[in-house]
Amino acid sequence: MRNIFLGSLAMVLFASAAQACETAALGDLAIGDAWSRATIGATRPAVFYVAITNAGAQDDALTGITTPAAAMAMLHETVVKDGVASMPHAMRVQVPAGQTTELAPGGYHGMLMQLASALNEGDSFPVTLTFEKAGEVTVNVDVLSLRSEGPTCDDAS
Ligand SMILES: [Cu+2]
Repeated sequence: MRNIFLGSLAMVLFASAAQACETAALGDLAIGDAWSRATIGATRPAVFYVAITNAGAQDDALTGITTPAAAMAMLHETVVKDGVASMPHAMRVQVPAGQTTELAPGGYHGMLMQLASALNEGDSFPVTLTFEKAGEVTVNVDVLSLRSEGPTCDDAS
């Protein structure tokens, strides 16, 4: 039993890049393009980016994220005021009906602190998103290179 458990855990934490760009459905929400960047060591926080499409008629909101990859995961917003960037904690990220909301470089993002281990390019790990109305869904996050600006998910190959 022990070996079976360890084997499946390893698959979750180190699933291959074949899962890149998969989309998870939760009611009227489609959650896709989940990615992160490789980290140098485990002491600095990692980022989490994702695209959420709300095809329904009701507004929703992302209220939190959790992951076994980090002891502490928060939603942040990047705000530049008078040329100075800061990252206040975002209690909720609006997911308006009929729109795609992105957590992306320069805007809203997930911040993963106290990493269990460094993130290496090619790894993937699960993140569970909690929505005010739709509930919870878990997506696989692909770890891209240190300088990546995002996945290329329209690649049909
Ligand atoms: Cu941040």
